[in-house]
Amino acid sequence: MEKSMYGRHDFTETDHAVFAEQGYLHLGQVLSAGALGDLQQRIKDIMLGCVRYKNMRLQYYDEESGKLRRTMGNEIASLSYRRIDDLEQDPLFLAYMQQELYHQITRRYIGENVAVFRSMFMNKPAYWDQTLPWHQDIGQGWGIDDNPTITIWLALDQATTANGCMQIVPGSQRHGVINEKHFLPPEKEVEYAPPQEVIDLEVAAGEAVLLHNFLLHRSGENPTPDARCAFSMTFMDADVRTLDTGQKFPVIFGRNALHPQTMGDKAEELVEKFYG
Ligand SMILES: O=C(O)CCC(=O)C(=O)O
Repeated sequence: MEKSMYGRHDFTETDHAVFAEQGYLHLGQVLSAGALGDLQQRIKDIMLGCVRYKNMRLQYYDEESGKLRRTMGNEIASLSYRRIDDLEQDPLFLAYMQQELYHQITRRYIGENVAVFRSMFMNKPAYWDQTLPWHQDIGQGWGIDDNPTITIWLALDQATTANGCMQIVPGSQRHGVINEKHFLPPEKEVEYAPPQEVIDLEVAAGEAVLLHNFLLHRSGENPTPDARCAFSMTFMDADVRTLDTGQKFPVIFGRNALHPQTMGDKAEELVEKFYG
């Protein structure tokens, strides 16, 4: 993708001040209509197996059993995938991830050498009746030796109150890590996410939001007839390692950064299990 396919390039001091205070920041449109259409089409091609990656983890929603099932590579041609990881292997997604605005954001908050912990498509299917409880995007379960702090969440479809957009508690990142176990227990929800402090994060398709990983968030059901899809990536220092195998993660900016034309399959060790 060329530069003109993206939105603004600069991350300003005002942006920083708002993000530091609130723990989130609307970045506005980060893709032209054409570039958004290309990503929407690419994710469909991956779901249908027209574009394949050997070491790509997918989570399939089996409508008959109502259960989620993990698959490696594309085992089933279907638009019912709930989640797809490892999308930095795809040149189109990688080019989106490496755009100038994100380079500036990661340089400001992380440094020169930046890896991606997860680059993930999430689908909230039509008539989806499950909710995602309050949580921070950190925790022991992630199995890495430092907590990432920067996530950029892109709406591939509009996210609204009606279709179960994310809800957040602005400023809650300032509590630090509330619970190492990811989801908040009910008594902590009452304390840290009182209803009067919760806002709906409505976002138009093609818009992105910068989120602090300590920011409390949840999302609701999608009772509408249309799926609600998003692409989210969590950045961190390229020296962060997995606690079990000591692996580092794919580099997006800086030394040994992935290049759309030259990269190969993702390392086997990083797809053997889910870190996050
Ligand atoms: O997209 C959503 O509905 C929520 C995403 C989320 O909670 C997460 O990525 O941690």
